[in-house]
Amino acid sequence: MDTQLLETQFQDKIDQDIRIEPKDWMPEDYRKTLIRQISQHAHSEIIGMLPEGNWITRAPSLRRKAVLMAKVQDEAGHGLYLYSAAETLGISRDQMMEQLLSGKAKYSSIFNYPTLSWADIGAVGWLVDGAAIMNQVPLCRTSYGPYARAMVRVCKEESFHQRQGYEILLMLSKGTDAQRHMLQEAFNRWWWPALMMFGPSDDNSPNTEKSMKWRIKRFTNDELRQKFVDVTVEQAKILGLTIPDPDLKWNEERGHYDFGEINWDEFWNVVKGNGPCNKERLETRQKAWDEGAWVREAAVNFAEKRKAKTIAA
Ligand code: FAQ
Repeated sequence: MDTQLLETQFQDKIDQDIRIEPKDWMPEDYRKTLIRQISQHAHSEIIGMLPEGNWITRAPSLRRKAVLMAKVQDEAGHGLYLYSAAETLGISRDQMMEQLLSGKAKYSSIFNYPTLSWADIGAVGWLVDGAAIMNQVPLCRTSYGPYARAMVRVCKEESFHQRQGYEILLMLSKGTDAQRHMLQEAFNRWWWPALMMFGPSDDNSPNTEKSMKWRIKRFTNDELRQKFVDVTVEQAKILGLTIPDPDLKWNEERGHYDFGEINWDEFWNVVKGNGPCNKERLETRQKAWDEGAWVREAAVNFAEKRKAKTIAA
């Protein structure tokens, strides 16, 4: 069958919301776009464990430690589902890891900011997981089957994460002046980076048009960012927080909040590897990769021995 016809049939399936599965024909660019997005999403989950892992030993109670540990383990699980989904497109785990550690593959800008106080852990849960949910619920309907199915479970867990973050902050908001101050201070640092998680504005987003046509993305970056602002501002009011944006104002006509200009220089600086923690994050992953080499070797040797035994039997 000629490529033109295959492409038409492919787009027809997408337009009818029929899922694309690993063995189905797909345009090379669709495959590449998915590998890029899914692998970067997986890397984000794994790197995203680091800012929170930093607080497991310092969480203020046994309950908080247990909850935080469970959350960080969930993020590892999300990374694994996503790496598996990307592998169905013909890339290996080793190749993806090489792309991450060499700096070729990106991961979410948000994880290059430090977690300086306990309130940051609440802010990460509420804002970072909150932004992740806003972006990922539509991905449960993304056109590629394995990615969409992985997202269903991920979103359920993210929703627990978002609530645990909000609960931490709700407690702080009812606490002492020092606790309320810590809460506002953390919020001031995380608000703008959380808005940046949705990616560049639509007129500077080279991948959006194609990804929307292929229904990989269901909403544009700006649409999701606006939804996030509208929902989060109301939640911030309950916490008694001041939004660190003098331009934030309800727009009656639009039925949405207007908000100030994002500092795109800061965003691109972080994406290009020059954020506050980029170097530290990659060094930590590199160290974990090197120190885990013996485990990978042992697993391969064990699998080979077992295979040899089965053949001999
Ligand atoms: N950071 O043309 P677009 C989480 C890059 S998971 C870094 O708009 P696209 C869970 C983009 O890759 C968070 N780079 O790109 C958790 C592209 O560069 P490339 C991760 C960014 O793909 C919580 C270039 O800019 N979530 O938080 C960012 O259509 C707590 C141009 O951009 C996902 O990955 C950024 N923020 O739209 C874990 C969701 N934004 O690749 C632990 C799935 C853009 O061409 C603790 N991904 N870039 O070299 C997506 O929905 C999309 O990939 C977007 C970007 C919306 C992120």
